[in-house]
Amino acid sequence: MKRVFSGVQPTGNIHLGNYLGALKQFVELQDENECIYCIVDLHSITVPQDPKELRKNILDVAALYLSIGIDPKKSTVFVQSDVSGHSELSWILTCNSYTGELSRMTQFKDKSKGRESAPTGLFTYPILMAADILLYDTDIVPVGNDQKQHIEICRDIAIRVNNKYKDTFVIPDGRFLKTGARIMALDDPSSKMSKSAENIHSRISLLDEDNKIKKSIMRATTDSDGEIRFDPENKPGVSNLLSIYSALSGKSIENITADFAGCGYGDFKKELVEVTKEALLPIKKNFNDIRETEELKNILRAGAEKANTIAEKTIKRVKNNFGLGF
Ligand code: AQP
Repeated sequence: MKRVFSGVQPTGNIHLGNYLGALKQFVELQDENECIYCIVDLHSITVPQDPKELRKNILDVAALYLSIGIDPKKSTVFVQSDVSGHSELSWILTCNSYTGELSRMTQFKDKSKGRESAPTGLFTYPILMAADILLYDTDIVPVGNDQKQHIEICRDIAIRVNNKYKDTFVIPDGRFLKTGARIMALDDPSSKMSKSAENIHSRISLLDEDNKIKKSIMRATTDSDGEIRFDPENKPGVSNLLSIYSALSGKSIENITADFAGCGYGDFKKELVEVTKEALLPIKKNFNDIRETEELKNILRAGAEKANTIAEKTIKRVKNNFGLGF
């Protein structure tokens, strides 16, 4: 049985990109693997957060995890800051990483663009992510394509440490989907769908009302060519909508394009609105059922306890291999 680890930041607006790129994989993997799913609140404070809002968002993500089908009887679900090993290992890895490799991270470059001085946490974000993964002797990390570089640096650091201190870490692999690994913004298919984008119609959030879903899809950017065809280079907007349709409905892109042959974009978008509403309806219902319950907090408490047991073993091994303590 392989160990799986992944996380989502509690930064609000969990969207179709997060769902189709990462969260859907979480559910698929839990029957055959030992899965650990985290709400990575320590990552979220790399940018300023309102404390009340952050608390709310943590429970929202936890409730969404369960709402999409993560089963706490099969998977461990917990909040990152409840397991101190993440921060502890992060420092040890910081001492085994280089500013050169961190400076090459495109996420850091994007998020620090135009600033004379960027927050240190944004710069060292990939090290904390490496600590998250390595802390649990993870084999597989299901994530979206935008995390490829971070998985690579995690592997590099782990291999570097293993070369110095034998058998310290398990070397993990990223798991990326064929359809959904990179969902683009609806208003600008040249950039990825993102929680922090100003235009709310650039994304569909999992908890969006039906009306909002309709508005965002109907005004999504397409092109003037009029043909429903999958061609990400020349038709990025239409191709993005086809990817969303395919990932939500389970139909292949070939079948969808055949079904809509000769139809206009308007007809296709209307159908996509229906497919999206249908896919999100049970998630929203489950969310409303679980969000305010004490059971949700109990699941997080039990998850943290399980995660801590594994993390403590790894920290002990790492400290021992490094010669830390006495
Ligand atoms: N557009 C996307 N397409 C596919 N997968 C995506 N992911 C994010 N955006 C897309 C994947 O979602 C998981 C959780 O992401 P995160 O919470 O760590 O946040 P992020 O990657 O920083 O997501 P956002 O939405 O883009 O937030 P902001 O705007 O704050 O930067 C990850 O596995 C990620 O790959």
